Amino acid sequence: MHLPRTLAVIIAWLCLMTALHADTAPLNVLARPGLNLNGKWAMIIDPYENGYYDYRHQPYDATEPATGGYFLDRKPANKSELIEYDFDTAPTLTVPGDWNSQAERLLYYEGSVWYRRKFDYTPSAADHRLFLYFGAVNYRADVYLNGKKLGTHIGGFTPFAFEVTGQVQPAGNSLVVRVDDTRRVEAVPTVNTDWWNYGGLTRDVLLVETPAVFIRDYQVQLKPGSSNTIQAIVRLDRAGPAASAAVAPAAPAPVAVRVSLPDLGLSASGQTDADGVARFELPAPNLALWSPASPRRHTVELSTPGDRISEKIGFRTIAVRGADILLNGESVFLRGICLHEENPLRGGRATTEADARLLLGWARELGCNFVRLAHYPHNEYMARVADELGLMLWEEVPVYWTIQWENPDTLTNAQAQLTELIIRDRNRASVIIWSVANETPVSEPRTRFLKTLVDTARSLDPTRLVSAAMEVHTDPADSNHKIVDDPFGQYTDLLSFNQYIGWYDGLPDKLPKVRWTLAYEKPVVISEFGADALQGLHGDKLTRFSEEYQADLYAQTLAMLQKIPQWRGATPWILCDFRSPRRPLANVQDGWNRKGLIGENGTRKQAFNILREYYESRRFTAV
Ligand code: GCB
Repeated sequence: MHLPRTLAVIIAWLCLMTALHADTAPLNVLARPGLNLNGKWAMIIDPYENGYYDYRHQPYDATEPATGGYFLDRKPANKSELIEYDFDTAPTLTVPGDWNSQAERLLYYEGSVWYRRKFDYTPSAADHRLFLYFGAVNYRADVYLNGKKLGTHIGGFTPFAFEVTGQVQPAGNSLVVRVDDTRRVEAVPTVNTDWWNYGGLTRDVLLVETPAVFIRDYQVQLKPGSSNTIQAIVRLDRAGPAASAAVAPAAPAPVAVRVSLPDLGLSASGQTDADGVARFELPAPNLALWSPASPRRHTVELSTPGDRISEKIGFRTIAVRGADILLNGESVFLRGICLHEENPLRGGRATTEADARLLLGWARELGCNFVRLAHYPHNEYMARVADELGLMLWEEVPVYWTIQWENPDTLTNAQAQLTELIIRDRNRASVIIWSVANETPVSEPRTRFLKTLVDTARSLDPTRLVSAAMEVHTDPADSNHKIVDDPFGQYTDLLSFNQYIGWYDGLPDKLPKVRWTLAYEKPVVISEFGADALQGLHGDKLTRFSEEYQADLYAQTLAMLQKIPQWRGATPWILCDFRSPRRPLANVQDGWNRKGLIGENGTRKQAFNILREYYESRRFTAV
């Protein structure tokens, strides 16, 4: 009796789950009209997922109309009706923001939290479309509008959207999101990381209004191989909400598209092809290129008869030749630093443009021209502010340590996160490197998995470098002989590796004795080195966790690296102390990884100055 019903529910649920996935977010949403949905959201903590499953553990959203579930956002119809939740009287959380840093009782919480926001909206144009945009939700989001499920998104650090044209009322809309940040072994990242699993609606939430046919996506960059021809690829979206895969669309009529760069006096007109894409090449003989020394950006205007969008874009080339990294054809040394997306002063995820300015401002004070945004896609403000400040960026997906290399769903998940990141940021001159992994153990399935990600990155963006933070191994016959020969190195443009000689591997006095064998003649960019120091803790150079130990390790590491002929840059670990549940040592770590050059209170440690002085001395020397 029960089996057929259960089966029917499972089948209905599977159909719903496959149908209702989020869309890739349109570009440049902040430039569009709409409604900012940031601010206070009502929240219900739901560790038993009581608002999602009925008491037989069937998801309420598997049937339509649903018989229960917090997403219905109901109120008792009369004084006798039993409803055991009420968003109107629930506490609130601020969006954007993680929940962990907003309430002491949520600091270690991992699981489900329901968010609810009420809103009114009157569209600004009659012939419009509406999208609900999420900058990122960690980790899984189930989104419901006015009691109806819009869909699900998986992956904690990239944007997504749902089309809601025709579903928004002038007043009293209820937007409900179940956020689940449970760590799972098959997920990306997996259960084990050295950073805090901040849950929540961690980035902007917007209702975005567009015309019926609108500019969804564009790539405006230098034509590959050229430094004076701009290439623009513009994609229109013309599918209305009623479009369904079952009905083959008629061949769309071409739409006129215009690209102009007014400050360069350039413009071109064309038409979309059968896929809704228009392509342009604009000769730009006197183009001032973007670089850290001169972060020139140009206004780019894209328009169709019904839509217009503009933003500032910088143009530059990036390439490798032998052991050199060439920026605009000239050899460059990457004076870098790693960064987590965390504001150490306020605590919690860095979410705003002001946070981006704080963190990247500190990197500039350190003398950097380069920042590694570890270990997952950071918010979009980071790349936009880096464009403006003239900082080159390494952007990364959370393929970290040991994930399920042979699980096809894990690969699909990693590819989706990489795709969403690249589509979001491929107009940013600051981004020069896509990193597909960090410290992954060598194996045949791992190398195949990562090679697929490299192919994904190159097919979406042939204009940037691809890398990964690899590992070093030690010659069994000589502990001072370090070898980098990861077979994955054949697929990357850089030879990047993390090394902790003097911290996890001996003491700093080992550093002068080290010699290297590198299997590839590629530019070496050291993706991590470092040591913990509690800001204000002093001792001699051999006292663990003292500022002196960390400063000495920096000085000796920099001296060692200079002996590697193909050394072309470094991103030491890390600009600021950051929270990590793996770091329990009382009175020293207290739940923080202390490898920052800046302490949790914003004070610079001694090693900050060692690195700043070194970078000052390397300001004009590439090799
Ligand atoms: C690493 C990881 C980084 C850790 C760091 C450490 O190699 O890539 O995520 O936080 O070491 O402090 O141990």
